[in-house]
This record gives sequence, C-alpha cells and structure tokens, in this order.
Amino acid sequence: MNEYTWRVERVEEVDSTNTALVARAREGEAEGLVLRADHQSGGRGRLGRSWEASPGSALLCSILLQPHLEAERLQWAVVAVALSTRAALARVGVSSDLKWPNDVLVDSRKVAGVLAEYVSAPSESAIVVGLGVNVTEHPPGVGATDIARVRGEAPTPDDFLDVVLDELGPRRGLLDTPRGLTQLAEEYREALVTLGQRVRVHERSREWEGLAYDVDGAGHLLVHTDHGERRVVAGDVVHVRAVIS
Ligand code: BT5
Repeated sequence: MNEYTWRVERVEEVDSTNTALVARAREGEAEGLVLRADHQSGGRGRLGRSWEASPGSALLCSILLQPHLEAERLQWAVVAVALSTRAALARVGVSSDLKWPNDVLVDSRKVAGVLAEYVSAPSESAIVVGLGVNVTEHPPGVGATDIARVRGEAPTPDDFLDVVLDELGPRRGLLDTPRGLTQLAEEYREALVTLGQRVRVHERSREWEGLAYDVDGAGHLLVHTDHGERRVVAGDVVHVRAVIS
C-alpha cells in the first residue's frame, strides 16, 4: 500500500503528544492516528531530555504507525519521518540536511527533531513517532532555528503538518519490506550530512572519535576508528569537522 489515510486529532495542550499516543496505542488504537498539540507542558526529547516550544510556535505531533518492522529496526521509522520532514521543508523553500540519528538541520542548526518509541501490544505492536518542528520561533541557546527565520515567512503548523503527512504516505509503505528499506536507505544516505564527517560519539558514559562512513541494515551509524570499525546504536554524535565534502 502506497498511500495512507491519516486521522489528525488536535488538542490545545498535553504533557507530551508521544506519551498520550503511546497510551492510545496500548489501548488498541489503529495505525494512522496523528495527535497534534498547540503546546506541550512536558515535551520529550531522547535520553530523558526535554523539547521546548512556546505555544503555537511549532508543529508538535506524534504519528501512530504499525509497519512490519522489528524493534531493532525502529530507526527506520525515525528516518521515514525525518526524510518526510526534509521533503516538506523543501516544498516550503527550506533546504535541510539530516544528522544521525534524529535531527533535521538548516545550516547546522536544528529546525526539527524526531523521537520514536516502540509499543509492544498484545495484539499488534506499534511505533509512535513524535515530531517537533520549529515554525515561527525556536528556543534560545540550543543551536536551533525555525522556518520563519530561514524563509522570512512560514506556513501554519497545521498546514505544514499536511505537507509532512503527504510526504510520509509513500515513505510509510517502504517500512514493510526489505526492498522498501533499501530504497529508504538510499534517500537517507543522500540526506545524511553525518556521513563523511569526523564525529565524536557519546555513548552512555563513554566518548570516542572516528570517521562516520555509512549506516547498517538497522539504520545504526558505522564509524571507522583507530581500533577498527564500530557501530553506534544509541547515542549522540557531534560533528567534529568535515573530512569529505
Ligand atoms: C529530539 O530529541 O530531537 C526529539 C524531539 C522530539 C520532539 C517531539 S514534539 C512532539 C513529540 N512529543 C514529545 O514529547 N516529543 C516529540 P533530542 O535529540 O534528545 O534533542 C533534545 C535537545 O534538543 C534538548 O536537550 C535541547 O538541547 C534541544 N532542544 C530542545 N528544544 C528544542 C527545539 N525546539 N529546537 C531545537 N532544539 C531543541
């Protein structure tokens, strides 16, 4: 199936659209529900971090997917949404890159972030993918930007969500099959500015450096180091400097 019908529900305020949608998924909600909030009182990032946005200034939403995708390959759901966001940004005149694992960047500044969570359910497992896009404002001091800052004008968060979902339809279909994932990986490699860069990797309490050169079949980052090849499953990377343009 190539096209999806999304059911968008809008609320004024919620703690976190991801938390709320995970609860709905556990109750057996079907694929395609999109929960969008004007404001989050407890917006979440990865690894216990927070996501900040003043009311009405951002697209804050979570999308319920049920692809045939094992928990180990959750990163591909992040990739599908991040690539759709990048394509949607291009449609409103903003050129962006992806940074592994979940950032959408404009000129090295973060315009959007993605947070995916795997929900094991008795019947069918689900993936909740949260997306935060800075539309008319961005928080200070975190190396961020927003669409209005880059373009001088911006769509409404609702209109921008429509464009993201339009882009996600065909990419969602790619998550179900190995051939689809290969196609998604091709688009990912083109968009992923991390590849070819010297990176500092922060994994739990460890920190090390190397040359990021590819992603593997699970979407994890592959890095050449002085001690051989290493794979980053969960962690943060800092681009130290470009080695290959
Ligand atoms: C992310 O985490 O980038 C995932 C963000 C996902 C947010 C969406 S909003 C809708 C849905 N519901 C939720 O509760 N979450 C999702 P991470 O890579 O951990 O980045 C978090 C870090 O980015 C923070 O520690 C700050 O440094 C920075 N940050 C916070 N708010 C930001 C913003 N609006 N724009 C750019 N950077 C921000």
